[in-house]
Amino acid sequence: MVKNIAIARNDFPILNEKINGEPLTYLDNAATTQKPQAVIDALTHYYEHDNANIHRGVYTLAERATEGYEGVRQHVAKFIHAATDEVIFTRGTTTSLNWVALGFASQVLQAGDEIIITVMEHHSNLVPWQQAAQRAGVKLRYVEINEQGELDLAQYADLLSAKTKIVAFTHVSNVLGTINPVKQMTKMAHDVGAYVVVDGAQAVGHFKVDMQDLDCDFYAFSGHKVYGPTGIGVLYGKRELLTLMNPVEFGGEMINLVQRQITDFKPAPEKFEAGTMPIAQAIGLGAALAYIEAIGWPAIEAHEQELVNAAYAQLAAIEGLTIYGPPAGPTRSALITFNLNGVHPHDVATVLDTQGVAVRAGHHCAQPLMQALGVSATTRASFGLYNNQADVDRLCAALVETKEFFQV
Ligand code: C6P
Repeated sequence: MVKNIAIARNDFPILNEKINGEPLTYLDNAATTQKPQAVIDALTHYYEHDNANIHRGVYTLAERATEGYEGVRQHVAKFIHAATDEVIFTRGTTTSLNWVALGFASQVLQAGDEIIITVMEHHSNLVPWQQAAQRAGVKLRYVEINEQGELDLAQYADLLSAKTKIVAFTHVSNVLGTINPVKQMTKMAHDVGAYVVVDGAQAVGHFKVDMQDLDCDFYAFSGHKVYGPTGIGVLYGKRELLTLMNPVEFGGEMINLVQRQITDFKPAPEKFEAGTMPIAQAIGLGAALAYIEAIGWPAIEAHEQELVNAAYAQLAAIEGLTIYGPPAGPTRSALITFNLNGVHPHDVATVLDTQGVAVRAGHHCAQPLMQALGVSATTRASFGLYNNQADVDRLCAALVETKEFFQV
């Protein structure tokens, strides 16, 4: 099943919606992506034909559900080039990162250590490290950005030292669109003996990620940002580090033996997956990955690159519009954040909505980055594989109308 990206939008029923009488121009893919019919069908099929709890039952239906769920674990492993037992299912990126900051950091941090994160982190990869640093009484240090919205790698090199125990950073900024050089930054951290945690929330649906190539120690992403359901996410961890890492939640199905005072846990990944997991959501995630594979990374990457380049050029031509982050090119992913000078981003987003254009406005859960940029909020248009040139044109036309409306 090879699918043609040019007609992919026909696979997403919600894109036929009319919003305020206008066709939906959905440009909030960084918040969550829409779901193709194949994912919706997989969820329905699971509930209509296979629904049972997993790992517990010996009856046929339970075995079918277990096979489906574990099959998706294998699929995810192949998708990111990892071993199957290095893939843990979670609720999403936020849960994945919290689990590392709680269950792993607590095992390795000692007095005098330092954690390095970056000023462009989403709160989900910032607050857990603040908390971990406070609990362990260690320093939290920040890599800054340069004028282009890229990480200052010289300053990063200066920050790294024998004290650095953990480095955590995002693969792609959800505000600047910057694609960080994960492989290079990981190597630099490993050279001083630090562990590397990568937030892949804004990367996985847009280009191929390969754990063997990146060599990071942990990598987190969300199903709902890769055309899958909400409520399911992934934490990848190197096998030996997952052995070292403690579970954060305790309960059914993650144990070998429970006695009155002590418990023997199963190995990873089971030891992290306490209680009934989001089984249907995992099945939906599997369908989403299959959908992406049917289109193929070369087509997705080329399409999104072309679209973001066009959008960048058209937006840059609108007078009074400030764009944040790197120029269009290989270090920018499929999103563009901007401000229309003199108009609050919430007002921009509200007027765009009257034209059916859905964008996000606000601080994007990245307040330290907003402070570094010297703004309190921005507007963001973020693209997915089903967006096309007509969406870009509608966004730009709606922005011009917004300017006229506010007379700026
Ligand atoms: N960013 C956005 O509109 P969850 O909510 O756990 O699926 O993902 C959290 C998260 C972590 N890291 C990055 C880089 C992210 O962009 C996000 C989610 C959304 O930008 C919602 S705030």
